[in-house]
Amino acid sequence: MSRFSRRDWLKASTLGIGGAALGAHRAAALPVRLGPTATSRPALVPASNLSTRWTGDRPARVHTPNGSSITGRRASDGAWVYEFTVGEVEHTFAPGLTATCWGYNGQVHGPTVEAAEGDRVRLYVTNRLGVATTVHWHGLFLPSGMDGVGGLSQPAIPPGETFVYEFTLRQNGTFMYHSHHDEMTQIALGLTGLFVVHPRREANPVDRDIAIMLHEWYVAPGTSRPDPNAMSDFNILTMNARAFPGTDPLVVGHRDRVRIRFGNLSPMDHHPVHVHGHAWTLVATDGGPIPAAGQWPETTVLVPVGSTRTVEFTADALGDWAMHCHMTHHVMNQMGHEIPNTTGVDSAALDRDVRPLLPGYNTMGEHGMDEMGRHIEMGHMPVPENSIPMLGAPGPFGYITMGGMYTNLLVREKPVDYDRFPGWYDHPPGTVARAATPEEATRDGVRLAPMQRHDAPHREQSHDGHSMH
Ligand SMILES: [Cu+2]
Repeated sequence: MSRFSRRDWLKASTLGIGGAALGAHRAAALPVRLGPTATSRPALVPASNLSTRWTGDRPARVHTPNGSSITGRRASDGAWVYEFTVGEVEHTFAPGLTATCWGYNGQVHGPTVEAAEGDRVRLYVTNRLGVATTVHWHGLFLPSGMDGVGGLSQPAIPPGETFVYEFTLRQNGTFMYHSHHDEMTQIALGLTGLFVVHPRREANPVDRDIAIMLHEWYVAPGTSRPDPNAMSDFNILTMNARAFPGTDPLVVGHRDRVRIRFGNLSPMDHHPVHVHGHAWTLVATDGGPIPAAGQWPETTVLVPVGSTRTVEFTADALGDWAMHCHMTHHVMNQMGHEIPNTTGVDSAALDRDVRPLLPGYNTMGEHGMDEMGRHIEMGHMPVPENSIPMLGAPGPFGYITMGGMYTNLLVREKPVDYDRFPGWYDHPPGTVARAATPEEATRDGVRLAPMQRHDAPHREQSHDGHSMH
């Protein structure tokens, strides 16, 4: 079959007939606020090595999927020393989509800082960007001059210089760190991380302690820099800076006590994160622990911008469970929003008219978006260079029609490796939804309706002369 060239694709999208809805009309919207040297400078920080799950003298206690921890090095005077290098990072959101972001220690987002209440911490920050930056220690009680607000608490750290922050940790809980200098640009490009302070004695120990930073980005298809000017058109929604299918699953043992610490430093959006098969309890925010009398069970926790939310639950349900933001546009990848609604439209006539101009053209979206990922997988539909399908990955029963801020919670009988996919769940017989049989329907007084014409199976089953399934 013939394929679109990338140029055809862009043309089609610009004309608004590319029903696949990639917002290529914004391809020229490159960020304009970068420093003069930042754009030409090669990445100075080496790509992250995620096989190193932590760096420091003490073992990490928190698992950051797709990320790592930094746990500090003991100095001769007893303080805990942490080193950060701020620089450009070639970051992969999901296989096929890489962008030039800004990060700490070669990672986007920066490593999860782990420390203990009462620690004296000394944090060295070396700026390898072409522009000034600072680090704000979000939620932590500290001397005003250590708070990291450029111009207010300190002069911003010039390119090439190293500043040191020092304070004593007087709380425990989940906090964050992020640039507080030109926040709009620097947070949009990824300069954020989680900061976990463990209590000296854990009153309520858990088996799995997981940290997830939520974020959103605008990367125009075909470009490779997040656009800091975006205010609502975010098209990459991430957990620990990865979009599904790039997110590592959360692997936990049956009946494990699980804690998940969510942070949100998205530019604009709150994220209601929903878990399947379980209910959790909100136990803390970045303001501190919530007294037991003030906690209630939920299946969705709203994580507002600039906040952390810590939930705990017992993973008492074996299986493969979804965990995702419940904003439906947040479980899509790289979609454009200014396109006509083609749902329910019979586009056969339009497709016939367009094909002389664009051979092989098929309007997407007639039956919703579930067609699209499969079309791309089948090779019917190319995507622009450096982009990923709007949604989906193959699952055990077909295509998982989710993207973006989505991951799988895999609850398994035996405790398993966090970092290794344990294989899909082996469902006990009789516990998977299936097609109803005429016999049981008749038994239960249910009439199996014959297919109506407008419910006819997708055109895709016959087009190009082969079946999609
Ligand atoms: Cu969301």
